[in-house]
Amino acid sequence: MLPPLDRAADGAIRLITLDNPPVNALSFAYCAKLLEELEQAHADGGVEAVVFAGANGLFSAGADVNDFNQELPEHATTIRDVIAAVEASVKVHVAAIDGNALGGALELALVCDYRVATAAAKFGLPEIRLGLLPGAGGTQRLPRLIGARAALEFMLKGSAISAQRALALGLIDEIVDADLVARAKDRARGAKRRVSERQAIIAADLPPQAGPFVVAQAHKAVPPEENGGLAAHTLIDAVQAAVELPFAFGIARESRLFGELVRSGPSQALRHLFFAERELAKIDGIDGAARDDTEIESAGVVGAGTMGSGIAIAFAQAGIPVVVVDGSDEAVDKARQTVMGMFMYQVQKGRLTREEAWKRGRSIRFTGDWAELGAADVVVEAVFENLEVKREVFRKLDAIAKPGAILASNTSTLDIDALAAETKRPERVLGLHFFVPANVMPLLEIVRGRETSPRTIAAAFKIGKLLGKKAVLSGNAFGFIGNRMIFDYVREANALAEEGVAPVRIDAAMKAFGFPMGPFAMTDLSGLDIALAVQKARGAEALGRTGVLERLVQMGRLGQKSMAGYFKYDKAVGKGREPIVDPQVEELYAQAARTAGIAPRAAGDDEIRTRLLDALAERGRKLLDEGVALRPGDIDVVYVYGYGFPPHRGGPMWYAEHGRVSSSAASEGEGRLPAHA
Ligand code: T1G
Repeated sequence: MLPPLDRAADGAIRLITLDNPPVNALSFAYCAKLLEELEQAHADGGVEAVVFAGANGLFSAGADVNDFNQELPEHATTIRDVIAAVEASVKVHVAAIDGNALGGALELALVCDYRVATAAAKFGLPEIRLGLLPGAGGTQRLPRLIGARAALEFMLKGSAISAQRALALGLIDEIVDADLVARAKDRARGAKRRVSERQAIIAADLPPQAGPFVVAQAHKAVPPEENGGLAAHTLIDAVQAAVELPFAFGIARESRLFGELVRSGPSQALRHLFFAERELAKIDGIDGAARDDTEIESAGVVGAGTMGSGIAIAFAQAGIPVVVVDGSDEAVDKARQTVMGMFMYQVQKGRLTREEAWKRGRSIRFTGDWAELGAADVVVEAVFENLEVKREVFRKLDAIAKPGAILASNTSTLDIDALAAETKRPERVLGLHFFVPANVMPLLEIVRGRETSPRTIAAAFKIGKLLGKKAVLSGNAFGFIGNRMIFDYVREANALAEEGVAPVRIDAAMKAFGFPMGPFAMTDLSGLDIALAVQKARGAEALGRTGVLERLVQMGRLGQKSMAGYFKYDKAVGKGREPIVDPQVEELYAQAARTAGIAPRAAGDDEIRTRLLDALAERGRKLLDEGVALRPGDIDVVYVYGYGFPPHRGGPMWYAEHGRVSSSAASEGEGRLPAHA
């Protein structure tokens, strides 16, 4: 039982609340205000200690990311100045943390003598996700608090951890289930400063000679600098200073390295994506009055195939019960196994308890009875990609679904208006284009039909948020955004192959750029027959000059599923998923090119990348002109989260405009951005 609060003494403990809605971002302007309040507390002889707490449901989201995209104002106050004032003070400081404590805000908490938190608090240094490193002492203080190995893992991952995990690591001193601020004040009363502990040259979990080993191991575990690993390697260099150098030297190195990263191309690209993601749901006519009032409390899925199962799992993972309808017992049995297998896998990975897995599994009900879809707030059809089949599904759904229910198609190429026309509720019909596996892939394309109402689109964005998706609004045009663009990308790759550039070289050039796989291996994965069907639907525009794709399909070379496509596959090599060069394909291209009168020519990696990336950007610009995509940032989000475009290059539209400039800026320090935290 805590001693009763001493009101008189209470005045001796000054509470400073971080209050800058919506997320208490520590902008320059706000840090100036915070520093002033802190200096007043330090100057007040009646104050013996300071407690920091957060308003608006969190501690703070950290530094204001907007500030990094502007010239550093003269005499700007940053979170570093606030932290320096805490460190220089003789008074005790305690952080009282509820909700998120991220980035510079956690670094502020690290310089405090004690950290107490609620069980709901979360702690993260997500700077790496912005192509940065914790630039306000985090790389120096965290290793001294929880050890170099744990600190590196925490900062290189960039994800938030729970209060329980933070307590176990030694990041916080106590989890409080009573009055957080009162307990923090209690801890502050009569406590002693712990600054010196924080500045000793030790990494708590390592004998000094092991430090270099941990640092070397960390470097090996992250991507190469030129391919998404710049911030990671730089962060490790900063932590190396914590392990090997006096505190002041480490802080100086961290500050220098932070400044380099702020100006780097990858960080500018990642900061672009950070804000682009937060723009997605901002759509004229939808932000305001049309803000959706549709409750999404239950869902339905038609089709228990791969997509249908994945969509059902996505809803179940969001805690939304879902009915899956399929007339095939075999499909239902397979889907049941898929669902339970997936949830049990998450138990094995420690992401779910058995109870949670069981609960989620039971929240998905399979049936052959369509009437059970009658209660669903949203029904997504994921049946065979055929317009007539889908038209029939929408006719049935319109008769069964309750008034106001949203009817969505997971189609990747068909016309949403044609489906809406089969219903009496076209204003409640749209596309929800998931990406396989639907329960894992973060992208969701929301496809608006001609009559889809703003209210329905708002509901679709709510569904996207509930499912944890990056939801992007697309017009109802062939291929929507992503598939339309990849169509041109693959066509350009094929044109290069027709000109004598081997598919293996084209794939290698795009993998070196940062894609997880090249266009030919990707087509082998998705199926050449699918690619050909889509191309035929596009008519002459798509089929290239030689018909090699059609010839390969006729030869039964459908890709990985037939152990041969543009490459060949061998179960003994990479479990049958490793592309193996097949000279027969290159010969086929050469013959076809001769027949078509295409003169072979050499193309270097730069030309390969330029042609394929320009094809993406050119199509992106057309999609913007046609109103299919709303913003360049929307297109970048689609391509990064749905098609493997390397995030550290910002997406096809960002790269087309900034790619070459910002990559040189990283080396020559151009692209003047402030070196500050
Ligand atoms: N800076 C500026 N704006 C931010 C922001 C930030 N750090 N975080 C959020 N916002 C805005 C966001 O753009 C949106 O604006 C609104 O707040 C709600 O955000 C020195 C250098 C805290 C978990 O990376 O992870 O500290 O759209 O939609 O889903 O070492 O925001 O309303 O106009 O995301 O409830 C490190 C980033 C900074 C945390 C809340 N910190 N933010 O999620 O809301 S660098 C981060 C988040 C740094 C130091 C370094 C999330 C959230 P608008 P939201 P949410």
